[in-house]
Amino acid sequence: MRGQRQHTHGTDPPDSGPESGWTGSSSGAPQPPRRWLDRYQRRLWIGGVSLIVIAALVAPVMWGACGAPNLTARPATVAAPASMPTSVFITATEFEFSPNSIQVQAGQKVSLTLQNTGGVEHDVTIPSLGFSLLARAGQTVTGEFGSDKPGVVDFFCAVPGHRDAGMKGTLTVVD
Ligand SMILES: [Cu+2]
Repeated sequence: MRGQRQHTHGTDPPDSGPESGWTGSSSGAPQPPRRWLDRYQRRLWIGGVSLIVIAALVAPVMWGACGAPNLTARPATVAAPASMPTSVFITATEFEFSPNSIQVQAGQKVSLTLQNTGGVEHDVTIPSLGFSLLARAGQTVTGEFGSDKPGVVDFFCAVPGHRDAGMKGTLTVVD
């Protein structure tokens, strides 16, 4: 009997396999789930690797399709510092500016657009630069200013009472 079993080891009939825990001996019970898990994990691993390989193959194509035009377009905008705008948009209403803090580059002309969304007239006055821009209710106006001197200066609305009511802000001129 024993000899025969060893001979047929490679092609086990379902009832004879000594390492098969399925037949219900109490000691072998934990084995089958673990083996199934092993196989499952291996399959997951293979799946993950193939996903990475596919991603690695596809990424350059996507990059070529979407990224290349941006890269070629970039040099044109490099000339102006990205963080320092050459145009600023401020909204005025009763009684505040939005934003009330702006930043510009020293020595650079800045186009300031003031949109008055309020019900009365407002302006942006920058005394240290001798600049003032008035917008009537509902109006949008644009003016230009610039400063060679780095530092922080105040701006405000010069309509009587508006500055004290909150229509003020700071302009930072960065070197
Ligand atoms: Cu005002």
